[in-house]
This record gives sequence, structure tokens and C-alpha cells, in this order.
Amino acid sequence: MEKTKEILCIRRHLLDKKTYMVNSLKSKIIFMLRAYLEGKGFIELFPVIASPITDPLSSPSEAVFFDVYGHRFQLTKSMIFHKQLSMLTFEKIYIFSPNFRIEPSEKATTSRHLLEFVQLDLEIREASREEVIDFIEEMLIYLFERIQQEEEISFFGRKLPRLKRPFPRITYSEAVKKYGDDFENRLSEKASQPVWVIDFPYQVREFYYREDPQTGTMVDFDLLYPEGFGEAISGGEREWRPERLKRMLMKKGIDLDFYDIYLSLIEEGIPPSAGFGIGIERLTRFLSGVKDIKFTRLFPKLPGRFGI
Ligand code: ASN
Repeated sequence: MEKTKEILCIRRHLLDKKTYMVNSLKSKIIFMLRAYLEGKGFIELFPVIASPITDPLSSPSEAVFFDVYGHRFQLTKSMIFHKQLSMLTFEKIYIFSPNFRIEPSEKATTSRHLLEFVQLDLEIREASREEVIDFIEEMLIYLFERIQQEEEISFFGRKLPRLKRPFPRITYSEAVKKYGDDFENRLSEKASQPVWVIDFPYQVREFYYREDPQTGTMVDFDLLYPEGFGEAISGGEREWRPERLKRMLMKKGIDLDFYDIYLSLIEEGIPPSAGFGIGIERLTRFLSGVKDIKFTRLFPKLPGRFGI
């Protein structure tokens, strides 16, 4: 009985005009981003679906482990380590990378979490945080200006903000002081332009960012959408020196053995780099103005809910 209801829901979702329009907008967004990046000399890589190494993430998210040929694999939570390592081969890369993150089931009602989503992941050899921030602002202005002309935007009656560079910025500690720990939603609700949050402390961030020895904070960033749409992007400069990476892992109380494959590769030497990931479904959600993230995929899987 329950099953029949779920099957009918899937069918209704596939036949919904909103699903059609949001997904055709998503397809155009992907086309435009790819054209932009190819024009800037980036190389597209294919995603890694499963690997012995993946992002630990800073928010709670269970890993999916399985053994293959006697080796332990995980489903990719983000391709951060592969992006860093690919800097040995190429100078500028991007990937439309599927991520699988088991978020707590309470997040099913946030209307912005999916168990399975795609992020556009970018990495640039020898880049600084400032260069990556400039790059993102230019890329988003290019995309917003072009996507505005598309019929899906008028179908949804969406008025996109006119982006002006530079986007406003706030440090993590200022954001917490002004808006409290849950600054993301409040800051995003008040904003009419995308907002950078920079300089996160290592306690709330993944270990792989470079720590600024002057400030003791990470050389990183998040970008928040305006109008209450929340987080868009996270990224920053990476730590590439094995000694500092190990020190950071120990400071965070993480067992070095857990990252032995990654650390062994880093010990052989990799170039410094900076990069970021932008969630494609959340970008489509913002551009369409359709708040419920389920419409951004034909086969959405919300945390804790059934999906195919
Ligand atoms: N994509 C992010 C980055 O490049 C990492 C993440 O998604 N956790 O820093």
C-alpha cells in the first residue's frame, strides 16, 4: 500500500511541469558553465564515484564504506583530494562531480539538502584565495546575465538580482558576533547580493585548507546566496605541505592512519592550489526561485526519505 503511494509520487513528479522547467533550466546552466570554463582554458575531468579517500566534511555525514578486491572504498563525498592530486597533471581543472552524503534525516525539510547531488568542482594550481574569489564573481556575473534571457526564468516569474562586484564580505568571527552561530540563514535572508564569509577557524572546517599563521584562521571562504537561499559555494587555498597537514590533523584529533594513502601521495610532493565547489542543484534552485530542491532532479533523494 505504502509502496504504491511512493510509486505514484515518483510518477507525478516526473510528469510535473515544474520538474520539466527546472531541469531544462539546469541543463542550460550546465551548458553555459561548461562553455565559460572551456573558454578560460580549463580541462574537464570525469568524476570519481568511489575511492579509498574522500572528503571527511565538517558537518555530520555518515560515510558509505564497502570492500572491493580486499580494499576499502567509500562513495565520494567530495573530490577534494583528487582535485589536489590532479594539479600534478593539469593547471586548471573542473568536474561535474556526483557527491553522496548521508545527512541527518531532519534535513529532509530544509528544502536544500539531497542525499545525492552534483557539484561543479574547480581547482587552479598556484592560485590564491583572492584570485579564486575574483574568478567566481566573474563567472557568476557571466552566468546570471545570460540565464536571465531564458524562457524558464520568465516562466517562474523570477527577478534575478543584478550582481555587482566585489560582493560584500564578512569574516566568520564577525558573522557569529552579529548573527550568532546560525549566521548562515540570517545573513542570507538580509542580503540582496551574494555574500562571502571568510576566515573560518579550523575547529569548524575540514583539515585540508591552508591555515594563515598570522591570524590562525583558514584561508578559505563560503559564498551565501541572497534572499535566504543559503550556502552556494565553499572553497579556499589548500595546504600542500605534508608536515603542516599532519599537524592540522593532529590538532583536530584525527588519526593520521585514516589518511595514510593521501599523506603518502602528498609526501612525494604536490603543487599548492586553490579551488571550490558549487552545488548545481542549489544554483538551479536559486536561479529558478523554486525553493523545494526536489524539483532540481528527476529522481530526488531527500535525507531519510525513499527515492529511486
Ligand atoms: N568542494 C569543496 C572545496 O573544493 C569541498 C567540499 O565540498 N566539502 O573546497
